[in-house]
Amino acid sequence: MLNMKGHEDESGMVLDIRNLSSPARSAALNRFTDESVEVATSVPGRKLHKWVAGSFCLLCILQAALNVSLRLALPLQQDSMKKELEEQKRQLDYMASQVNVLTNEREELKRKLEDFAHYAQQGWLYFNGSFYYISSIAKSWQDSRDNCSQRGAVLAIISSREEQEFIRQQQKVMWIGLTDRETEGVWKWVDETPLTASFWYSGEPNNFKGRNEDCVVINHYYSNENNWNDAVCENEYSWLCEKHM
Ligand code: 2F8
Ligand code: CA
Repeated sequence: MLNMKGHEDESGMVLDIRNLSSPARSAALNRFTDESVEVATSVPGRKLHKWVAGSFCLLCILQAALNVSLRLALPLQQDSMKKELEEQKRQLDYMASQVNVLTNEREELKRKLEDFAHYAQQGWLYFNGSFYYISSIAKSWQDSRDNCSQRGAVLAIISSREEQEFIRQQQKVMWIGLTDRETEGVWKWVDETPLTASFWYSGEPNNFKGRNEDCVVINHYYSNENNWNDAVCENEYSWLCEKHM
């Protein structure tokens, strides 16, 4: 411990400079000043150096710890992000396909709506998924068939009792799309499907009086639930077109 009153010599004893002679006091003071400067400059410098070194070590340790944790944590985080990304991509693909399906459905519905508006405006009758056109003029069976074709339809194909009832209620003699022109006695619809449910009037088909009656017409016996008749294809009647929606 140093102070202005004294000076610590090599033996550790404190000298009182007031008791010294003038030259000895000067020498002691000079020595005190040199050592004080040395002490004043060197002690805080060493502390700072130690502090900086310690902080640097701490930083190095922290950096190393951070590196290790990042190395351990990053692959795990990358894995989970990759999985999440794949899941989101899968969901995105699914949604894109759904958008596609819905877009097609919307287009289909739009087309149907336009068709409905078109056929309804043209005076066609709607029943159970089909529009029906009843001609006001008469033609042969083949010309009637062609006419339906030009209208984007076919001569009516009757496939149920309900449909037969609907057609019978129109109370008109009309060609329908049934014929045995290809093979006598083998009745086929114009869409090539064979006859399953039939509604022949009693005694029909009969090739009346030995005539070749190969085409089918709705007979005028409207009161009877079964009113089909085979008639000569060249006869001229009204006709019934059907457009299945
Ligand atoms: O014109 C031919 C047609 O004539 C009659 O119906 C009006 C016959 N019906 C009966 O004899 C009951 C049909 O078979 C014949 O096709
Ligand atoms: Ca007949």
